[in-house]
Amino acid sequence: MDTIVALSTPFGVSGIAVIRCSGPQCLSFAQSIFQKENIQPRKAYHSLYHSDSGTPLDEVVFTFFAEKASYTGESMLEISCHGNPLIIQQIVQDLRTRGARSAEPGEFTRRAFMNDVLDLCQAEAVSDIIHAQSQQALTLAQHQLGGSLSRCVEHFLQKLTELIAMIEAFLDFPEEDLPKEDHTHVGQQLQELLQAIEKLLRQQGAYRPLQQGIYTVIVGLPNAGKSTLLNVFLGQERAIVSSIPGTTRDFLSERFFLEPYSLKLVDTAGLRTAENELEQKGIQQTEEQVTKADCLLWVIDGSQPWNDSLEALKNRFSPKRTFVILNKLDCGLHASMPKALETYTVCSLSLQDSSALSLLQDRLRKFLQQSCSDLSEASFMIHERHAAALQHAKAALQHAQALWQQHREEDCLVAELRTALHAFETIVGQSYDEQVLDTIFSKFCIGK
Ligand SMILES: Nc1nc2c(ncn2[C@@H]2O[C@H](COP(=O)(O)OP(=O)(O)OP(=O)(O)O)[C@@H](O)[C@H]2O)c(=O)[nH]1
Ligand SMILES: [Mg+2]
Repeated sequence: MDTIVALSTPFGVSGIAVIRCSGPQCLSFAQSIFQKENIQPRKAYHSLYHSDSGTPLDEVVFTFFAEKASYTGESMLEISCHGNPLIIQQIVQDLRTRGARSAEPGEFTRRAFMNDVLDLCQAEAVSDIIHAQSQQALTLAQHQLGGSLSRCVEHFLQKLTELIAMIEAFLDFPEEDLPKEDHTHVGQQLQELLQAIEKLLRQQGAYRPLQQGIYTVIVGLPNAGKSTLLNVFLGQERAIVSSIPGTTRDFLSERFFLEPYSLKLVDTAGLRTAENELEQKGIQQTEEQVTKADCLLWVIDGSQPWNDSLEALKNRFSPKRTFVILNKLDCGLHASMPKALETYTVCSLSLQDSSALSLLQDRLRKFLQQSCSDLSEASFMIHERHAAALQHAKAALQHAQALWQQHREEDCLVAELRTALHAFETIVGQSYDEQVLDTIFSKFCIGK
């Protein structure tokens, strides 16, 4: 195994930069760089960094970690230097001269997985922690790193192993019938496993909105106040606002935190029959955004009468995922509005009013609590990879259940249980292929 090196903090000017090495050469690097023979693990030393040719490069703090007691499970060296890109480059280059290789993305965590420090879903949780965009996603990822999903999968593995052993024992003595209570027990266990898988699969939909933010698209007719709404949320003039209908062409997207949620807010071109090619393009993009949305913020000019164009939008925007902002209350509320919108959650206001933001935040938070209840109830971060494995296990177990109920082909049944067992093993990485690892770790940052 070679020794790898990478900068673990973002490249650029910073107070301190952390450079990490992992692999068998770490101790000899440290002894030579810091001109010190007796280095204690896990002790921070303040020292000059000497290059391979003996030039002092910086005053640093370094820590050495011994094999089996480090993040990767290998010996490691962590160097905190001054955060000047010149110094960083010189130190990384020096470590390469001494024989280290630049780490691939996620290679430190990959090594931790290969050395059994973390299982595969814990390794994925490391990336989720780094990229979590909401408090809830962060908490779930932290639990997952602590082994919440791993324990759940281990429980499935144990149950399946017991079932396989029981049925195989029965197959060895086919002349004896399985006692009635054992037969019932197997049926119950299969049923319980299937229910537990279903429960996990229901949480899959929460992963993306939790991790990347709820995709919230601002829609409506031209001039309703969509761009004004985006600006009110952000507290700055992010989008151009004008009284000319059709002002917004390109869609704009910005993040907004509405604790405990994180929203990805998208301002779009107003929906109407476009007058020119540019606007047509914008409207086409709006249509695409509408299909991608987890939640729609439909802005309506409440001072105008209800009309056919609004009716057409009403037929497309379901009340479950649409929050209506009935705007321009300062110009009066048209009598036709309340009845037309009675199936929706409506917030009536003037976006030009200084209290608009706090009112919007309160109402929208309540709306999200109801319409995104699957987000509040999520207790695991179920990735696409986990869900695919769970679906695979579910299909095998359903097949096994059918065979069991019909008292047929017990050996096929065992094969189905083994398929399910294998699927669970892939979640925690007890069985894996290199390509899957490449895909998982390529999404990590370099230095993690
Ligand atoms: N009176 C009043 N005018 C408002 C209010 N909110 C927005 N406006 C005005 O309405 C006009 C249109 O606002 P925008 O935010 O540009 O509307 P839009 O929906 O983004 O319009 P397009 O980009 O053309 O689709 C601007 O002149 C705003 O100043 C409000 O609460 N009251
Ligand atoms: Mg606009």
